[in-house]
Amino acid sequence: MNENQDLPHPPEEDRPAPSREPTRCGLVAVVGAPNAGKSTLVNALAGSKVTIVSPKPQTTRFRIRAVVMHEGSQIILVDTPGIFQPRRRLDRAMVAAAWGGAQDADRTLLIVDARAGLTDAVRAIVERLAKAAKPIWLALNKVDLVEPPRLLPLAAELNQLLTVEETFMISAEKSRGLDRLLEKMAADMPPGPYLFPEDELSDLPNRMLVAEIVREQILRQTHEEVPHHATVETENWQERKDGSVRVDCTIYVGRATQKAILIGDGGAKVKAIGQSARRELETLLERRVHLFLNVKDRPGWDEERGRLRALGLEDLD
Ligand SMILES: Nc1nc2c(ncn2[C@@H]2O[C@H](COP(=O)(O)OP(=O)(O)OP(=O)(O)O)[C@@H](O)[C@H]2O)c(=O)[nH]1
Ligand SMILES: [Mg+2]
Repeated sequence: MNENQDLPHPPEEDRPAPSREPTRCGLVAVVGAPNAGKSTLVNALAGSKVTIVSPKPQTTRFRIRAVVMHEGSQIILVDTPGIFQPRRRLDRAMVAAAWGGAQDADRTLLIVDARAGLTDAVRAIVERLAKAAKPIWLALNKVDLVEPPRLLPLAAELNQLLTVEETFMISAEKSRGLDRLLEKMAADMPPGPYLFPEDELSDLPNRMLVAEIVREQILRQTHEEVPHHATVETENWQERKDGSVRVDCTIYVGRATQKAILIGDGGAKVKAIGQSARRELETLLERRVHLFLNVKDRPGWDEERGRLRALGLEDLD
C-alpha cells in the first residue's frame, strides 16, 4: 500500500500555482488574388490538409477556419476565396466572403504571388485594403520560383501603396520562411481565451470536407470550363456497422456537354475522380469510405440561391 495514500491534501494556498500564462487568441484573414497560394499556406501552417488546393484559380469558394496553436497563442487562420472581378452570383458571393473574412479578423495577411508580381488584381485588392485601418502583414509567396533580386523591388512597391506592418518572404509549398511568420502571428494575437478546442483542426464539417475533396479532384482532373462550372453537395452520409461510411455526393454542372466530359468514356472520368477522392478521404477521416458520385446537369446553378447556401455562402440581395 502506498503510505502517502491517506495523507490529507495540502491546503489550497500551499499548492504550487498552476502555471497559467495568459492565453492569446485571434483571427487572421488570409487574403489575396486567386492562385496566390493562400490555401497552401493555411495547410502548411496548420500542419494538415484543411482546405483544398489546385493549380487553377478560384479554387477556394468559401471561408474555412484553421486552428493553429503556437506558444500559448491560438491563431485562427481564415482561408478566403481569391479576390477578382466577379460576374456570376457565385463569384460575387465568393468575393464578398473574402472581404467579409478580412473585416471580421483581427489581422489581415495579404498573400502576393511573387512570380506574378503586382498585377491589376493585386492593385485592386491593395487599394481597398489601404482604406481599412487594420494592421496588415504582407507575404510574398512562391519565392522558390523567383530570382532573389526581384523580390525587394516588389516588396518596396507594395509597401509604397499600402502601410504594411511587416513583410515576409515565403514559399508555402516548400515551407520556407514560415517559422518567422508563425512567431510573429503568435506574438501579436490579442490576449484572450481560446475560441476553439486546442485539438480542433478546422471548422469544416465532414460532409463539406467530402464535397470539397471531390471538387478538388474535379479541378485537377478536368479542364477548361468544367471545373468552374461544377459544384458538389453531399446528399447522404451513412455510418456502417463495420466502422466504414457510405457517402453519396451529387456533382452539378452547368451543361449537358460538361456532364458528358465529367462522366467520360464509359464513366471512366468520374470513376477516376471518385477513386482519388476516396483514397484521400480514407487518409483524412482514418476510416474506410464508400463514395458514390452522381452527376447532374443543372443550368444556372451558379445563380441559384439554394446552391450557394449549400456552400455556406451568404445571399447578397
Ligand atoms: N512553386 C510554388 N507553388 C506554390 C506555392 N504556394 C502555392 N503554390 C501553388 O500555387 C497553386 C495555387 O495554390 P492555392 O493554395 O490553391 O492558391 P489560392 O491562393 O488558395 O487560390 P484560390 O483558392 O483560387 O484563391 C497550386 O498549384 C500550389 O501548389 C509556393 O510557395 N511555391
Ligand atoms: Mg484557396
